[in-house]
Amino acid sequence: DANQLVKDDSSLETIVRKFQDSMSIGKRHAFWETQPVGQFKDLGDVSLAEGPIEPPTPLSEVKQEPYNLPTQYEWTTCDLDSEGTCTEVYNLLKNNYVEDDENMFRFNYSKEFLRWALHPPGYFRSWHIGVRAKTNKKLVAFITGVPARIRVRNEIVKMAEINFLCVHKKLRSKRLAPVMIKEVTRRVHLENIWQAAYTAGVVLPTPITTCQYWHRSLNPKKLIDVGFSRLGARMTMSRTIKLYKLPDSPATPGFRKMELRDVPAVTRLLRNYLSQFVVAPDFDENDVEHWLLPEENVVDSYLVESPETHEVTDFCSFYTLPSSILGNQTYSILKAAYSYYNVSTKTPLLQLMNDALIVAKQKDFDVFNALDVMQNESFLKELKFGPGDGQLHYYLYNYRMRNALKPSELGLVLL
Ligand code: MYA
Repeated sequence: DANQLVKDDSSLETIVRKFQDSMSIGKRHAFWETQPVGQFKDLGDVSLAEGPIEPPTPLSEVKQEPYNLPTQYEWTTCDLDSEGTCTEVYNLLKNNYVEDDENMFRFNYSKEFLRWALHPPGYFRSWHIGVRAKTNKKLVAFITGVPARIRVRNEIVKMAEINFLCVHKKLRSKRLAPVMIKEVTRRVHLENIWQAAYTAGVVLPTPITTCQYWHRSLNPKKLIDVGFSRLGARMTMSRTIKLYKLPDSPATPGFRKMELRDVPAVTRLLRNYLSQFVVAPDFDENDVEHWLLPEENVVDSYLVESPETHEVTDFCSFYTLPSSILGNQTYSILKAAYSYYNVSTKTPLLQLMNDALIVAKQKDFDVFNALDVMQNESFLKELKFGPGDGQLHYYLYNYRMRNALKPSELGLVLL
């Protein structure tokens, strides 16, 4: 049918990758086997308790000096408030960060987005770590952490969320990544934090869950032209455009943009909603103000305020993460919205998310992406999302889960 994207989970590449992933639990991981993470050999061992794998050590026992890099390189702490440094990080990621399996698209996080992602309440500048070439001071690698409180079942655990691990294309496969991971771990330990959460497209020991991306075409012609999707069998371009057409404006009475005055109500709504998931962030009002108050070209949040009672009953949000289109004559940027946190108590989730699609279309996004986390499965098919080929594995560092979760048991979205 027309709702099939090239990033489609029945393509031969995807079948091959799924097979490889299914084999990958037998692979050796010289680095990861030395780390306090769930090991593949322990899968199914019911004698192992859930929780921290290693106890914290006294801070005086944490290594005080940075790990050694190969002699040509040096550590740098990146100040994203500095326009020059932010541009260097932006360019490193723009040219070297995550691509899809067929190398057609590469994430293009904006500078405003990077500042937002890396400056939440209580952030540590020392966790924004770069590597420079000593000779010309060029930034060649990057890794970051930000602090977060994550609830795992009934425990609230202080963690680092690790993101933006990137090694310049010319320096790959030289075992730089393990040194960077050890260095960020050391700097997190120095703040007396002993756990972390992260996601990756690759299989490592051991995912707490594996999620799938779904894509909802907003601008099907462009998506087809750039090879993101293809025309379905027995479909024409005009039928496809009609299929994905959306109303000009949201349908729900009282649907409006979130404002600063809504922070307390949104926090209550979100905390109550997230309490049902096994792993979810423990957001307070400061976190909600940072992560969910709308910021142009970074994060969009809408809510439903009851026209009668003025109560805030529903909430939806998405973040802006464009991708560079590699080697297309006509288009260079794919404008993508990513579903973030959504809460429905009165408006059906399906209707709420349809309104989110409508405002995303108004804002000229080409595609709306969502993971199959939380209750997202309940609207994906009906709102004409198609399954992507992108798998996203979620991990915890130094925290063992007895069993993998279902994506619907996960209440955490990392950027
Ligand atoms: S996920 C996004 C990762 N970035 C990209 O995919 C961008 C494009 N790729 C690259 O820049 C490089 O390929 C990277 C690897 C830098 C990814 N997560 O240096 P190497 C292991 C964890 O020779 P390179 C994100 O940002 C690999 O299995 N480990 O390889 C979250 C092998 O170990 P082992 C990874 O290709 C990051 C070793 O590295 C990943 O030149 C969370 C090879 O090193 C990966 N995505 O560089 C990091 N990819 O032999 C963990 C490869 O054992 C945080 N590897 O298999 C842990 C928590 C830390 C804090 C703890 C606090 C308490």
